[in-house]
Amino acid sequence: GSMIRMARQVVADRLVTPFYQPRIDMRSGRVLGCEALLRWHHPRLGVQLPGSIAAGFHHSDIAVALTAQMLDGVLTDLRQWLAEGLDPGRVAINAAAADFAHGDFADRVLRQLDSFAVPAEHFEIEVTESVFLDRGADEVARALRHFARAGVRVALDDFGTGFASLTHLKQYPVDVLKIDRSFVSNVDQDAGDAAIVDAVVKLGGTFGMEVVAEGVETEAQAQCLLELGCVVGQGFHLGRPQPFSAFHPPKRG
Ligand code: G
Ligand code: G
Ligand code: MN
Ligand code: NA
Repeated sequence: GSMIRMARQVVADRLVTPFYQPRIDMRSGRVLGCEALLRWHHPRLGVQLPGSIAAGFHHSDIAVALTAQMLDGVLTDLRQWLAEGLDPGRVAINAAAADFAHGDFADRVLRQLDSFAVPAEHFEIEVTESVFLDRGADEVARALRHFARAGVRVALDDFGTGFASLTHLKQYPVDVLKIDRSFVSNVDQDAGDAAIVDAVVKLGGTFGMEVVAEGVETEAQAQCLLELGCVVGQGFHLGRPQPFSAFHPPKRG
């Protein structure tokens, strides 16, 4: 369809550009890192959201190329921040199921970190639970362990919306749980959503994982999350996704 054609064009013309959304300690306001989100630059219309090429994420060649271009852009920016004495913390990128198809994804990423001289501690991989289902859990698990050994953290994205979440937590080296924004948007009004956040915070505590609330849009949500013990947040209330030119990590030290 036309969305696939558009996605191919984006890949061929290398139009991908990462935007950065901060991950915030909601007690202090400190920037702990950020998530790199795919945007692309239409030659006439300007910056476009990924929705316009979303079908591409499920098409193996295109998805792999999109991740590769994101990685390239992110490492270029990360290297620049580090050279300027800034502390970007952890920068996360989203991986697609197709990235895990050839068994060498972790290897390729780690080699690229190396060639950009970016330490693994500044990098994180986000996967959704659907990646385990699409790809075969063993194959994905192998890649995640490879990342973990190298010091790259792994985040489970959209947590709570997928299948078999608890099995994944027990078996795989997951460092971060990102609570899906569907549980966050009414956390201050819906007792059920608050109970889910509470449970995920406790689960994270038990397994020694950081818990991040996604899609924090209001101060009331932030306060409620803090009361539930969820300290780290991401969302429009805390910081919008911004291009490299507008995103300023804190100074080191
Ligand atoms: O930014 P926006 O809300 O439009 O993103 C829509 C969807 O695209 C989200 O589900 C998000 O996870 C996904 N997405 C954004 N950036 C990337 C990326 O770099 N790779 C993959 N695979 N998905 C991404
Ligand atoms: O699936 P993933 O969590 O990677 O998707 C993140 C997407 O959510 C990004 O594309 C980003 O644009 C969007 N996003 C980030 N913060 C908020 C928010 O506070 N509210 C809403 N509705 N979307 C958000
Ligand atoms: Mn994500
Ligand atoms: Na998410």
